[in-house]
Amino acid sequence: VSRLILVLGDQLSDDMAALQAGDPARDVVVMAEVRDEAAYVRHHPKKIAFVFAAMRKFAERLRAAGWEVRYTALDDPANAGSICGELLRRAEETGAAEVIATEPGEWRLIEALRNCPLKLRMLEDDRFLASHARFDRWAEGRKALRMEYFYREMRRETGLLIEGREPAGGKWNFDHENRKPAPDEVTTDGPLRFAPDATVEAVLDLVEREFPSNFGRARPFWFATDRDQARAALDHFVVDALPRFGDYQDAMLDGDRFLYHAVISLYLNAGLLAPREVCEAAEAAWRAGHAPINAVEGFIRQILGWREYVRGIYFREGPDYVRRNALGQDRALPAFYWGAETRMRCVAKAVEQTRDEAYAHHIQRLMVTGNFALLAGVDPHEVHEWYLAVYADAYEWVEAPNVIGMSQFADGGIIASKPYVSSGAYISRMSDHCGACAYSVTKKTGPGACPFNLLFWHFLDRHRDRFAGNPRMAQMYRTWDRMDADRRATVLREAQDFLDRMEAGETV
Ligand code: FAD
Ligand code: DLZ
Repeated sequence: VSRLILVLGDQLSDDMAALQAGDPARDVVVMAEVRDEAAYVRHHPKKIAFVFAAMRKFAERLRAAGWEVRYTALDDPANAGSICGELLRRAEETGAAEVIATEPGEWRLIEALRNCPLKLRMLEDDRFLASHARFDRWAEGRKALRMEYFYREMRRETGLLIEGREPAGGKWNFDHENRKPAPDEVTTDGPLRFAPDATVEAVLDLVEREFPSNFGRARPFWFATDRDQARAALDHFVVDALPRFGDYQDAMLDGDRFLYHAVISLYLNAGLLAPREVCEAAEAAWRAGHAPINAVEGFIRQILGWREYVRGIYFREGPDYVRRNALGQDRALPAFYWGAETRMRCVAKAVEQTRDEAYAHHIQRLMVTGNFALLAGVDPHEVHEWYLAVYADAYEWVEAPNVIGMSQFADGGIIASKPYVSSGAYISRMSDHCGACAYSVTKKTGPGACPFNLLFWHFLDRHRDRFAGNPRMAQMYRTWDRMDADRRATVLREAQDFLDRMEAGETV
């Protein structure tokens, strides 16, 4: 044996750079379930189960394609506990002198590999539509890195939804048509579900045994765990939900966890689906007249635009990005993020489904749990660790820019031009949660007033120095300043009282 080819748990694509550079006739693939990766945050059991099951099936796929794969299960007594440890063990076992790896999606692991005492060749992960160099070329010299302009270049470059040189449908962005509140009736049953097979069942047993006290449960489990299932899930979405994806992209419903969302981020991020094929499947649905342009453009923008853009930011900003705290917020993450009782219906429902599914859609993440943490002044690093742990699609390259940047404004405005904060009115408009809530969204102060209403002004007031000069926030500050002084004092006192009670561990 001359070389080891490392394949990580989110590198499950046939065309991984390290596999392309290897030779099945003389190289050995190393895959390992290790404690370091499974426990650097307390991942949701469904996330661990998904990764391990998909790894085991991918190892079989590689074997069928002619590779020798040395696979280590988590409970193997010889397991070295870390990726570096496993590489060292396999190098000794096989006599391999070199490791070929594809760049991991987290700085933490990149550094660990660089520090591993083995000769290492680390190749760029080319499963993305924009390479590091491509993104940097776009970003270089710009004062503001707005996703929209990056996205338009990517549209032109890939030819996705382009006719001649013009955007299909005559516009780059159909977002203003995509903000409809929750529908009365949902016409899809949600994502395609897969009954666990023997491989998945064995992993579920292992995860239940090894991670009994992590937030959430491994069973029931229905995620796709191989390429064919993931593709079937994508095809199901395109037929069943994509046509209405745009209209209800921002909506939330008390009784529906998925609405018209694709639930494919975990498959994309693990490598079971490729971003281009997903965009092409959506575009084909539009060309066939099956899905309207507002849905298809909105969907493709999430992948070709946001997904590529946040990755570019993560790698451009460097390892310290996750420690940024531009607003100096320092409150501990409330216990209700881990399932303790809260009377705020929208938060309780978002956390409940996160616990049950290891999934919440974008607006739940941004405008409910993210919005609340930002308004309440929670330490962004704690918020970041929560998101990294609880969602099945969470790896730092995509999670951190969304949390530290977009949601918590902790990067000082690299990603978001203003903080994503709202009072209860937004949640009331976009969902049906408020009707069943113990608080009243129409009450601004006094007993039962919606905490989002109080905290919204508290946030603006305490960060006045930073935001009052932002033209996009001027109207909010004018509204605040027009309130009479007594009312403002009442709002701030009640907001502070809420925060004090929350911090003291009372059910709020
Ligand atoms: P859909 O709504 O159906 O969207 C389709 C696809 O677009 C997604 O599968 C995803 O690949 C891509 N996408 C959409 N929005 C984004 C975005 N902002 N950034 C990157 N890709 C996007 N996404 C992750 O993949 N992993 C994360 O850890 C993650 N953490 C997030 C944390 C916060 C605070 C916020 C606001 C967003 C986060 N997102 C993350 C983005 C987005 O919420 C999820 O990609 C989406 O909810 C996944 O569900 P879906 O497949 O049903 O997506
Ligand atoms: C998320 C995850 C988990 C839970 N476990 C493993 C593992 O045991 N072995 C492995 O190779 N990868 C795992 N992963 C994915 C890695 O954490 C991921 O590759 C890095 O975070 C970089 O994105």
